Amino acid sequence: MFHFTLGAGRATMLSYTSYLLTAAAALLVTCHALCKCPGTPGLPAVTGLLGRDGLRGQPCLLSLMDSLDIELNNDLVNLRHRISRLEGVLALNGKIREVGDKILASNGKEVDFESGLGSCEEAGGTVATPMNEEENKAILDIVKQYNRYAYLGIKESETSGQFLYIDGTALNYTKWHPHEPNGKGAEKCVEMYTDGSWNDKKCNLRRLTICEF
Ligand code: MMA
Ligand code: CA
Repeated sequence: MFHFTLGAGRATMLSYTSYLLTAAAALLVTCHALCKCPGTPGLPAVTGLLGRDGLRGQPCLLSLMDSLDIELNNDLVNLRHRISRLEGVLALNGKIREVGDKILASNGKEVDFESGLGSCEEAGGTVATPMNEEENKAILDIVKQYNRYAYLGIKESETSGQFLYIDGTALNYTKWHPHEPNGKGAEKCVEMYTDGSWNDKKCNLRRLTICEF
């Protein structure tokens, strides 16, 4: 069963089944009196089963599926609008950066790599992992905001000198500081400096936690 949480001012929880039952009951009551609704793509917002024939202005009957479609589409549009406003608030307050499809955020805490990764995963994300120049800049923004070096979601593999994303896949973008990486297996994590360049570094130091979602 699907549950939808709707916005303030509306019934808060509707189950899909009670939705169907209500709609079916309305259909039975009104069915005989109404004309058949012509297919009208791009129909404006309509609640319930009653639509209006665009040409003749006559009331008409929407199919049950069309009516549910319109309701769900309205909910989707409203949710998108609300989410984008919330994103605006968070960005305005310097709480998040948005880059492509990624959302970046820090809790402002400096901890070792594993603890930082744990916090990010607990929140449903992972450690910020720059995969191109634009993402590197967005992470750098947060590094500068806190003026603290941050661990990145990159680690050295068993093969010394080979750095991979946390999921084990190969890097497709790097921003090593000149002469880095130089740890030769003794520095398995990667930190971002306040100029955006990278240094391989031991994993047990306290570095700013930046997560991506
Ligand atoms: C430190 C340490 C290394 C880094 C060098 C750069 C001395 O070691 O941060 O990871 O490569 O500095 O000089
Ligand atoms: Ca190094």
